[in-house]
This record gives sequence, C-alpha cells and structure tokens, in this order.
Amino acid sequence: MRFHPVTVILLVTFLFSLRAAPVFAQSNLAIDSRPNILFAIADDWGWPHAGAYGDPVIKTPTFDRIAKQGVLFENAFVSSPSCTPSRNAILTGQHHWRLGWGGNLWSKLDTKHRTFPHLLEESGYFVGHFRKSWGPGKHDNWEKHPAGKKFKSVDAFFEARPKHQPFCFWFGASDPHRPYKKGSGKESGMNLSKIKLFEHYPESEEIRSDVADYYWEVQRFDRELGDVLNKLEAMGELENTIVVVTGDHGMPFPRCKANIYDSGSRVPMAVHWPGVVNPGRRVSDFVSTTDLAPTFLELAKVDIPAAMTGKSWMNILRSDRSGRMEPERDHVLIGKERHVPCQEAPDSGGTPMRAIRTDDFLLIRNFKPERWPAGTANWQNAFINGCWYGDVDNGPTKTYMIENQDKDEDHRRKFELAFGKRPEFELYDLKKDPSQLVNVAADPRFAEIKNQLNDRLSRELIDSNDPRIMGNGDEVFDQPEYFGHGPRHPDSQRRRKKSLKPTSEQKH
Ligand SMILES: [Ca+2]
Repeated sequence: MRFHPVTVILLVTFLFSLRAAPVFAQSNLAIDSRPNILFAIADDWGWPHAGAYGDPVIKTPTFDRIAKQGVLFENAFVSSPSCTPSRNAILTGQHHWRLGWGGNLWSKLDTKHRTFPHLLEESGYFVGHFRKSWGPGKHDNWEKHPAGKKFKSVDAFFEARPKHQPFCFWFGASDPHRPYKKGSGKESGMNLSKIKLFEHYPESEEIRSDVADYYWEVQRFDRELGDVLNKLEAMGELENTIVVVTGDHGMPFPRCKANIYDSGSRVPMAVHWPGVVNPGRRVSDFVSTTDLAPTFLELAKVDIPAAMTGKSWMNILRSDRSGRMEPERDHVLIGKERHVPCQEAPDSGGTPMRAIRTDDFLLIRNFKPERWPAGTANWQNAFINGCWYGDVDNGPTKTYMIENQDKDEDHRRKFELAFGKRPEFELYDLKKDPSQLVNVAADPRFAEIKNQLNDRLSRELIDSNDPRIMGNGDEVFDQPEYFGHGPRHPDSQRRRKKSLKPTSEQKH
C-alpha cells in the first residue's frame, strides 16, 4: 500500500504534534504563575482607625477599597505591641515568646528561625523590602536581611524584578510613628470635635489635636499605598497579587502601644485577592499576625515549617461567607516582654504580660506586678538614665496626662490606668466594658470564668514552650542587651544637650 506524499507530510506533522504537545505543556509550566504578594505595614497604626471600621474623621480610601473589594478582618491582633517582637512574629510565623531575645525591642533575632521572605526566595520568588521592615535591632548575624533585600524605592524593586517571576514585596513605612508635625491634623481640615477618643483619655483639645496629627500620618501611608496599587494595576499585575494591609501595633499614645489592651494590640487588617477572595466580606474570626507567614507559604505552595505556630488563612480567604468561619478561631493570645528597659536601676527587665482575648473577655496575667507597666516616673534612677515613663513615647498626650493628673478625679483615674501599676490579674467583661477600663478579676462573680481563661492561657503557653511560664523568662528576656534608647524627661534632655551634641531620639 502506497501513501500520497501530502498524506505522509500530514501524518508526520500529526505525529510530531503529538510529541510536541507535552513539550509545549512543559514550557508553559516553566512560567511561574504563583500569586505575587504585597505586604503593606504601617508603623504604630492601630484598630479601629480606618474608614472601613467606621472612624468618622480619618480618611483611608485605599484601605477601605481593599476591604470593599476583598475581606476585612474585625478581630486581628499582633503577637506583641512593640515593633521588634511584633515584626519578628510576623516574619517567623511564631509568637514572640518563642524567639528568645527576639521577643524584645531593639534586639537580635537568632538565625535558627526561618523567615517567610527567605523561604519564598528559596522557592523561586523575587523578594525585597522598602523602608521599615524587620526591627529595630541589629541583624549583623544574618547573611541576608531577615525581610529580604532592601530597595531604595518602590520603582527600584519593580525595575529589578525579572519578568514572569512572582514577587513578594514588603511595603513598609515609618508612618504613623512619632514625632508628628504639631497641628498638622487640624490644619488639614479635620474636625477635632468629631474624633472618637478612646475612653481612657480625659477630654482635652490637646489630646484631640495629637490624635489628629496621628491620623494625618496614617492618611499619608494610605495615599502612598494607593500609589503602589495604581502601579501594580498599570503593570497588569494587580489581578494576580494578594495584597495584605495592616499595622505592627496600636497608636503611640498612653495605654495604647506597648499595652495588651485592644488599644495596643488590635490592628486594622484587610486582604485583597481578585478571583480568590470574594469582595465585601467581613470576617470575625480571631486572627493573629503570626498567621501571615503560613498563609503566604501555603499560597506559594511552600511547605510550612513545623516551628510556625500561626495557622494559614487559606480556608477563610476562599470562603464566600462573612462572620465566623472557623469555630476554633474563638480567641487569640497576646503578650509583652521588654519594650524599653525603663524600670529603676539595676532592674534591666520589662513588664512581662500574657493575655487571652475572646469575644466576651480579656484576661491579662501580669507576671511582675511589682514593676511599672509604663516605666518608672523616677527618671533620675531609671535603668536608662533620664528615661521617663519609658514605655510611653513622648508626645503631647503623654505630657498633658502627666501634668494634669491631679486636675480632677477623672484625670486622676485615667492617669492611673495609663501609668500606674497593675495587679497580677486583669479581667475585662467586654459585653459591659468594651473599652476595658474596669478590672473585675477580684470580683467573686467572675471567679469561674477567670479560672477557666487562666487555665486555657496557661495550657496554650506551655504547649508553645513559653519561657515566661516555664520559669526561665528572666534569663531569656530580662538580661539581654538593649541596643536602643528611650524617651527622656524634658529636663534630662536639656541637661544632655548642654554637655553633648543634640541627638535625635531614635525610633522605637
Ligand atoms: Ca511600631
């Protein structure tokens, strides 16, 4: 039997196409189509200071748009309300108490801990960060920066990124960390009388104006994030990018930052991921920023290290429902070790605390009730000489509350809430007291719930190998070196400036 030459050519072409098909498929696989990650984190931006949470004054159109087109988390908490441990917990996917010295401010992180940017880079992601990411502290023990290579601008990162390689970009900021331009909020047109002050502040124009200045910096962060999103859209990358926006802890004001009340440890959180996250959802699951690393690794198809205590959100993100997605996410743990070493010398420790937060209660255990949670007032004898209520950043609200503490009963009570000592246990009944002002831990009517919550907190801390509850917390957290400074008393600053060159207060 003989074939026509055309038939032979067609047959050969057909057979070749059969062979070629898998080759073609393989070359398609070589293009890495895993989603990009944009992680945007503001510095000292706390809940509920965004339009999406109902704040009547602050304008955060970018955050609100992300929430509207994606998912808004109503119960997002950091591991610890202090820059370095909060960021270490995000990077490693572990609670700060598992990170040794890295559980403290201005410290070092041991290189045995793996960070999600490094794991993503090893799996083929192009990784980098801009502005504040890890720290503050010293990372000279790391060959590569713990948050990936530093870029001098957003453009520099995207220019360096090879096409067709998925990226993970950490968009950091120093906003809204202090200092602020005094009066900037009011000058920009904010109506100070409409600001919803936390209830732990006395009524004061000075405080309202200070909060407006903080809002002004949050708004700058929000605008800059909007520019990054516009850039991604213009590049055609937005559709395949998961965008996560949050803050590292609450605002730098008394009883906020460096406190494990909601005002210090609850943060804004919104996630945008077109085609995966159904728009307009509000999730009430309790989530921790330690969950971010396992979430990023799972979506990038990278194995999650067993050391990570955070839990991936992929099921929450893929759901089309609002409300409580996963029943076991009915609580979160929070803690604090050393922020600024600001007790009286020679005590180099911090004010260790751990807490469990549920829908109805916040239980806090203060492991050293003899210490000052906001730092000592006795600045001449502070561990860092001149350090004045060192766990509270200097600013107009701090000065006002200290100077006016004896003005009336209300000022006195609120000064005590922010700067006074606290008993071993604090329990807040959130249905009656959402602002967490009335400690009911000693009330016999709450004895049963207090014991239940304390048992649960202790069990989970033991399970996660927390040195503070295992008995060696002093050695792990109170002894190590501190690389930063602290907020100084105004008289101490004046004295320093006479004898030394003026120093700019370090960010912490
Ligand atoms: Ca911070």
